[in-house]
Amino acid sequence: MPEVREPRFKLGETAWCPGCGDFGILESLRAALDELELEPHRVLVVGGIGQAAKTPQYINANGFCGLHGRALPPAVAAKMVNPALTVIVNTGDGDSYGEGGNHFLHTIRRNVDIAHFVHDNQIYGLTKGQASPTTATGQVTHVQPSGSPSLPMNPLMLALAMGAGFVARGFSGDRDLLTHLMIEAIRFRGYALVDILQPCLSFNKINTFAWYKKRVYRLDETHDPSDLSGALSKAQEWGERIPLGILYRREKPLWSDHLPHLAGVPLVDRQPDPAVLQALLDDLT
Ligand SMILES: Cc1ncc(C[n+]2csc(CCOP(=O)(O)OP(=O)(O)O)c2C)c(N)n1
Ligand code: SF4
Ligand SMILES: [Mg+2]
Repeated sequence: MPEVREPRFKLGETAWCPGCGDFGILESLRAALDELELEPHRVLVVGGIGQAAKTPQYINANGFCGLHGRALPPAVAAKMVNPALTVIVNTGDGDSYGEGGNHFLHTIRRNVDIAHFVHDNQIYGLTKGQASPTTATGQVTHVQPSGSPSLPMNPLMLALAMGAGFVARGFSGDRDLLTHLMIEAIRFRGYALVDILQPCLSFNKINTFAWYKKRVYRLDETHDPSDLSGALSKAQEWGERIPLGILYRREKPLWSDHLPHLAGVPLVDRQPDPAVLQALLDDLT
């Protein structure tokens, strides 16, 4: 009989609404971490502020919740200081693409080895339903009674245009695929984005589970993830058909590859030399 292994990662009680798509994402995260046979003390899950960003509080890894829009900088810092740590960011579409949009762009440019899982419910969930950067133009919300006046951004196109090496889309209702995408994103050496379609039952009455279910389809072997123009073309598919899977994958040098002083003993294991620090301070005076 095959050995049945106790899962290492355990989930806590959540404050999410019953039926929220965030549950499927959390379950896939746990399954991915277990399948990779990682140890909880060697994993860091980072969030900002929002429903999605509460994820670090619900899984028994190391966790950090930053400010709204500011999940990526502490994640980058943690990875630079302690490269042996598996660093994962779980944040919402507002957190990642709105308030955190600037960090999103520049984290891609730096290509730090972290996995970024965006719970994209196309709404600001925690603050009760304002339009987010991915809300459709014209979609009526509590504070946009005449409909959102802005164009929605396309995070996959943006990530590809910025040079991201791993760009994927998942759906909280397709857990097997989502787990696979998370595993591949964590294994990828470099910044990896998985934009995850996630129904918000309470505040987005348009992009429901049924809305997504009717439209999503899995990319098959005819899609070549090493082909950037094919990926850009798939990233533009939205509406009646929405592709799920790895749109693009190509490894490139990491930020740390260009920073020779980070080679060797990781910063976390180095002892600061007070004489060197003092010399630096003296130099400033
Ligand atoms: C700088 C800043 N702006 C705004 C807020 C208020 N705020 C907290 S969470 C949130 C929206 C969260 O939406 P999203 O990131 O999409 O996550 P969700 O709750 O939908 O999972 C906002 C606007 C804040 N805390 N800090
Ligand atoms: S408000 Fe929306 S995103 Fe937040 S827990 Fe409820 S269903 Fe989920
Ligand atoms: Mg949201």
